[in-house]
Amino acid sequence: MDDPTYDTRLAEFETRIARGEKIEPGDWMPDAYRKQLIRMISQHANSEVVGMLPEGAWITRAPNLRRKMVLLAKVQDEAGHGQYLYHAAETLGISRDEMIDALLEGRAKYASVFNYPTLGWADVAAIGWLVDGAAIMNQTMLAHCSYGPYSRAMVRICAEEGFHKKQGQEMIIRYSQGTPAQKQMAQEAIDRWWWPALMMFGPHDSDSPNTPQLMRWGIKTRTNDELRQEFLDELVPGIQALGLSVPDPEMHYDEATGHWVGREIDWDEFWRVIKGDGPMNASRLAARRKAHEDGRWVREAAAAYAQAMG
Ligand code: FAQ
Repeated sequence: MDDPTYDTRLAEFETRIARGEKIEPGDWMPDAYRKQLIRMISQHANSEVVGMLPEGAWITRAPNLRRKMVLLAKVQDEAGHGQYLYHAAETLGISRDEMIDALLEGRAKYASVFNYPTLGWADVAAIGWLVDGAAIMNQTMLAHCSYGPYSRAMVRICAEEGFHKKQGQEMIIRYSQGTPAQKQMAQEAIDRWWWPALMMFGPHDSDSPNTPQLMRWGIKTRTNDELRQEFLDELVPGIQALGLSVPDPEMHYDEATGHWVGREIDWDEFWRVIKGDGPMNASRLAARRKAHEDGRWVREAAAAYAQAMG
């Protein structure tokens, strides 16, 4: 830290960020900036790839051709998002193999929300509206982040997530106006995904060790709690307008602050799921490991072809 060159470079780096310039792969950056980005982008990529599993389970059971085509397209989009993000992380000096190995060996994180089961068809709708909805709020912020490759990947991803959110919302709207059984199916799906969606924004700001450094370097520009509040303020009235409810008897509009406020998240559950003890953690990792093994021959064939072509 007493290296004057380091201090000068750090000051220049932070001035660039303050001016709103993007940091690009070959540019000087502090080690901690690089490490934070590798951590976040690789977790994000893993989330997209593991996130294909809960909805993918319903492709064969979609109720009609149109719904099946939409779901297929959505799940394929998530695979594409994983690709962009692994590429973005590779620009920071980590290889895709290292990131995938860390995921498959259970050393890497991915979003806690994907460790819950999809028990009914309307769960696909609730994931679209709530989970993609939460993801977009976070990713719209990240589209303005200071690291060029990550921010550019986010622009494209947000456009696609916008479609994902709308198709989920459209389904919930239709089911809420359908038969009593359809309305109940939509309500039960919202009840299942409400709390996991709120947990996606991460711990409270006071318990978020990474936020100060991420904010200092323009990786995050809004905190976990700020984004979660924005989500609540948009979603609660949206759900209630359909004659549905959120599974929180304490949820109310606070006139003084102009925000929707409910009860506390079960943080013990949140940390348990992150540490690997959620309802579907083992099953999700087993599915990813199997997919990786099943694809081994493709990777080997592609590598052999590339070698043969010189
Ligand atoms: N799940 O200090 P903080 C999607 C960890 S994409 C698991 O607050 P930070 C698309 C955190 O990593 C969804 N772990 O951390 C889709 C840290 O652990 P570490 C994914 C979590 O980074 C939709 C520790 O707790 N999006 O859904 C979670 O400042 C539908 C302390 O936390 C992204 O990854 C969690 N929910 O803030 C696909 C966006 N929350 O690493 C299919 C990029 C926290 O120090 C279907 N990431 N942790 O060991 C971010 O914006 C941030 O990393 C946060 C966490 C906001 C997730």
